[in-house]
Formats: sequence, structure tokens, C-alpha cells
Amino acid sequence: MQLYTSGEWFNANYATFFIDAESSYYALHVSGYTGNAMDAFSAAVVGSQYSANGMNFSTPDADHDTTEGSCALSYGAGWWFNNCWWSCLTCYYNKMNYMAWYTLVNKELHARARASRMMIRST
Ligand SMILES: [Ca+2]
Repeated sequence: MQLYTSGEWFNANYATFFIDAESSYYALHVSGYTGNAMDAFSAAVVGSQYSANGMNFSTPDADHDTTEGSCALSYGAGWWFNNCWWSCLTCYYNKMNYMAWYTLVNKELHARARASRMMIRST
């Protein structure tokens, strides 16, 4: 994630990253975090109500989150929403046109990112 203001890059690496089949709504499973962005996917870090790990993938037309409304509709994005998120690299957060990795909030207002990259390496 590249911070909105400073342009500084931070990373969150996961030793394992996989998603379930369509029949399980592409639920996310990550483990083995290393990096300097902190683990915004982790329930131990952000609380079980905000962790994306283990969550189904939601889109504006397919609500699979744990909140009464639709996070995907509210934020105009597809993501592994919970109630709703501490990470959303596809979001237009508050409809103000930025993504966020909320564990970076001490480094950037609202943890805004101007860019993000998700890269997957097969093992
Ligand atoms: Ca919902």
C-alpha cells in the first residue's frame, strides 16, 4: 500500500493465501503474516468483527458480510467484508476515492492509500 500523502510504501506478506470455491463465496484464508503494514486481516489485531480472514467475498449485488446492511454497497467495492472492514484495497472509502489498510492509521489520516498491489506467488 502506498500512503496517500507521503507516497511511502508498506507491505503485508502472507505465507499462505487462498480462497474457497464459488459455492463458499470465495472465502479468504490467510496466515503467516510478515511485513511493516501490520496485519489488518487478523482478528487478533483488528477484532473478530472486522477481520477479513475467513470472510466471504461480497460485491454491491451480492451481500455476504456480517452487518445488517451491505458493506459492498456502502463502499462501492468488492471485498471480503465483515462488519465492515479494517482493510479494503478496492474501496472508495467514504466515497472520497481512496483505499485503506486501517492498521496504518497512525501514519496516514484514515489510513488512506493512493495505490495498492496484490501479488500472488504459487508454491
Ligand atoms: Ca449484510
